[in-house]
Amino acid sequence: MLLRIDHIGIACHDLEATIALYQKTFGLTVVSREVNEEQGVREAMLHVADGETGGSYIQLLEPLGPDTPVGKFLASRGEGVHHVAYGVAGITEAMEEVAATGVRLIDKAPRHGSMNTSIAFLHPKDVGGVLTELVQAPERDS
Ligand code: V0V
Ligand code: CO
Repeated sequence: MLLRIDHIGIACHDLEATIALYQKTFGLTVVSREVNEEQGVREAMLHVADGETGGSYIQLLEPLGPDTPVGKFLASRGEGVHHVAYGVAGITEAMEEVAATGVRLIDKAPRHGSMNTSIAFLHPKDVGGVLTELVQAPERDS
């Protein structure tokens, strides 16, 4: 079901400062920036590598306010790894397969994700304490 690690989401207080840290330390390049009101974040994708099934990224996340998923996470846990996102071929099928194992889906239907992906979150309490995201890349024009 899982094709690759699509991205690791990292919560930070200051997006620009954290982008600068990743650029300086690892030479990573920002390939997308987006404000996602629905998810309560301002985020940037930094490209790490390409594989047969698509790219892998670091996603830096700054909250739009304290009462958002990332805002609450920063208040209780501080900066650091927030979620792991796996690439899947079909998001709806993957959600059904995971739900059938008893893991709770936070999202009942796919939502808009970075770079025109379709995403869905799985509850961290059912995945060993790890907030887990499924990601389907956008359909390519042919
Ligand atoms: C909260 N908890 C976590 C967690 N966030 N555990 C592991 N990893 C995290 N990131 C734990 C927390 O410690 C509590 O455990 C419990 O869950 C309830 O936490 P809470 O602070 O009361 O928060 P809730 O229940 O209001 O919300 C938690 C969930 C929420 C996970 C349901 O954050 C959520 O819906 N997240 C999905 C959306 C999201 O994260 N969006 C931002 C990324 P104890 O203390 O009870 O043991 S957007 C993104 O990735 C995009 C756009 C993309 O393109 O990729
Ligand atoms: Co993400």
